[in-house]
Amino acid sequence: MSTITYIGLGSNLGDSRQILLEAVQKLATLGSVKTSKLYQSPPMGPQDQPNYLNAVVQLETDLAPLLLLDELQRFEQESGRVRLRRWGERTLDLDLLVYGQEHIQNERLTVPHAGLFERDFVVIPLLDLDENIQIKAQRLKDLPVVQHPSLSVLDDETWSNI
Ligand code: A4P
Ligand code: MG
Repeated sequence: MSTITYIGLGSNLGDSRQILLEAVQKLATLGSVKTSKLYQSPPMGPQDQPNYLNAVVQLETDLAPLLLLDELQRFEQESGRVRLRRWGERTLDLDLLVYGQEHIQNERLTVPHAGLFERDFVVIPLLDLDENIQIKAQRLKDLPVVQHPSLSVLDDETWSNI
């Protein structure tokens, strides 16, 4: 039985656009995917780091949550992931934002992802994929971050089409 999941993609080191493109292609090996627009976003956390490219992918998959996390972490490693400090620069970050309606809390996973509601670079692309999306009974389009987003659109939904 397949589940609708949402994966957050971020990169601010290396050829970020190419890295995110390859990440979408890898995610497509796990199930069917739909991609948000591509965004540029000022860094949350330390300010002395480059802007991020961010996007969200909707992935419909048969993988159980921890097996999906294994795959996401494998993809991060394959992209030559560098992670220097908390909230710092990285070649590829893949976060499991939402897994169906499930609430998961264990030593490896918190789902829905902590901090999701405060991050415009996650909320805005989620709304591209489902403008009526609700998480924990919260309609994302009603969130304060939607009113004054700090990110800008770099490309429409076709950015990941070959
Ligand atoms: N983990 C727990 N829950 C999850 C989940 N839902 N999805 C655990 C993925 N992983 C989850 O991950 C550390 C551990 O979190 C994993 O081992 C996993 O078991 P990590 O990727 O090494 O670290 P992290 O928590 O992602 O890093 P950190 O440094 O806390 O950063 P964040 O919160 O991911 O933020 N600014 C902009 N504009 N755009 C960005 O994308 N990203 C970050 C990183 C900072 N600033 C940003 C952006
Ligand atoms: Mg992460």
